[in-house]
Amino acid sequence: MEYTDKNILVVGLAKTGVACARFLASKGARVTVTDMRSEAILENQLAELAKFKINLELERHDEATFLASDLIVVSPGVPMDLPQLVSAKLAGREIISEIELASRFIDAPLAAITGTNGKTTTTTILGAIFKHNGYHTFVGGNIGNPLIELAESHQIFDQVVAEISSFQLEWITSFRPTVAVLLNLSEDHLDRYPDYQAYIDAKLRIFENQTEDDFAVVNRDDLLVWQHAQGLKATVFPFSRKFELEEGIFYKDGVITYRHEGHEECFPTAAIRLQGVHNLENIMAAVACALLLGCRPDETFETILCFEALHHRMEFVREVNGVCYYEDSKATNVGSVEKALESFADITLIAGGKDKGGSYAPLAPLVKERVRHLILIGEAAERMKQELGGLTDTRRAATMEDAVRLAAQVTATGGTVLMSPACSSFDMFRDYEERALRFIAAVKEL
Ligand code: UMA
Ligand code: ADP
Repeated sequence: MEYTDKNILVVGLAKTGVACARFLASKGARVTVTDMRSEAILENQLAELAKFKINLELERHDEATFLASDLIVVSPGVPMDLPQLVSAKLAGREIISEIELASRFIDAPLAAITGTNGKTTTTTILGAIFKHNGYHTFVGGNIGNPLIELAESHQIFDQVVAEISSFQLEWITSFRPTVAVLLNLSEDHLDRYPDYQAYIDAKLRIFENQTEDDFAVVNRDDLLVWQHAQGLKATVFPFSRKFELEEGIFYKDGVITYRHEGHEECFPTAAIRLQGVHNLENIMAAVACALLLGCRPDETFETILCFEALHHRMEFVREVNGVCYYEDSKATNVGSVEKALESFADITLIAGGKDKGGSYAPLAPLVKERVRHLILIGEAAERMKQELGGLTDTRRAATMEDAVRLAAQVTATGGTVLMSPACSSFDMFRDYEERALRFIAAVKEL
């Protein structure tokens, strides 16, 4: 599409909206930005757009503006059922997400990574592998910097790695990764989707425009993922911790083996620093993408050996009186907390926060087996108590600081205090980072 003189509406003025508006204005489009928030609250975003000629419609979404647009670009945080979007769609307006817009300007191979958990870790590992192999690499997407910044930069990249959320996939039309990864599926974002299947369907759209020339790297051990991988148009390249594969990448007896078209590479895992079985899956997915996209095995393995855990993902904080404290603030759904509980015995679990509408029941077996004390915080506390409270000693705490002090009182020497909330943070904190820092500070006070 030629963007010059087109009426383009950008919906949402946070990171994505700012980058899209800037990019489209620089292409000569007539850009309008609409956001429900006020000018005063959006002061910083507006300052970033100051030198561009952009129309603003703040504190409202005018249906007439949606209907008068040649193209509407939607931010991930804006739900699909926004009435103005529904009307615009009915009226035949073209509506796309930011990753769709960005992908129209990407010439390099695109590795796109989705899944309920492990996206940021896998995206970061793959970006590091490409860079260590000497490729000029753009890493972006849901990880924090919108993909459209790649197009804005006017640089030529050899490789692009994109972390992709279900929200970003909602309005794609031609987004087509060279390699698309689906790491796992478990319930999440049920405050946004009508049901679990709708969330799964959104995730699966990552494969929608692929052909047999592209690869779908999928988790062979995740039943739902594997079931949905059947019938994909792309060439399926599985990863597994449980099955030896003729074609794919698998882990067995301390070795990761990559097999593709009769070619084999082996990587011993003993010296890898990144801990946890889930990280083995993230590593296999990243290595598969890297080798399929031309990386050299030696450089790939060197990167894996040096890679350290990212902050706020099962991170060790401190040992006090023989009790180890771990912070897993990024565990915002049940699937990630399961992995954390599998990693320790004798746990005092601090959990709760903003409820996302899913069930906590999948945690029951692990809570029963490993959690000695459950300390609940935030809005979800009552619902978590109903679903898990009968399984172990369960208490409430009003603040993160109270929760940490209580945990210190009840946990016996040799135990582990783990903050792995299974909820988002927005009821009590600005974001998961603030929640993490409050936990760390409280642990340091002990
Ligand atoms: N808004 C409206 N009307 C509405 C709803 C929202 O005007 O009906 C406005 C809000 O006031 C806000 C904007 O629209 O100003 C929405 O912005 P946004 O939430 O899309 O925020 P961005 O800063 O653009 O961040 C988004 C992703 N956010 C979400 O998906 C919620 C970021 O992922 C991503 O890093 C960024 O684009 C760059 O690609 C964050 C996230 O939480 C980290 N993602 C979810 C997750 O990982 O679980 C999916
Ligand atoms: P995402 O970007 O998908 O949220 P992260 O890499 O940020 O993923 O990790 C989020 C949470 O999920 C952390 O608690 C982390 O320990 C956990 N996690 C990471 N990889 C996996 C995986 N493959 N399966 C399940 N949980 C994982």
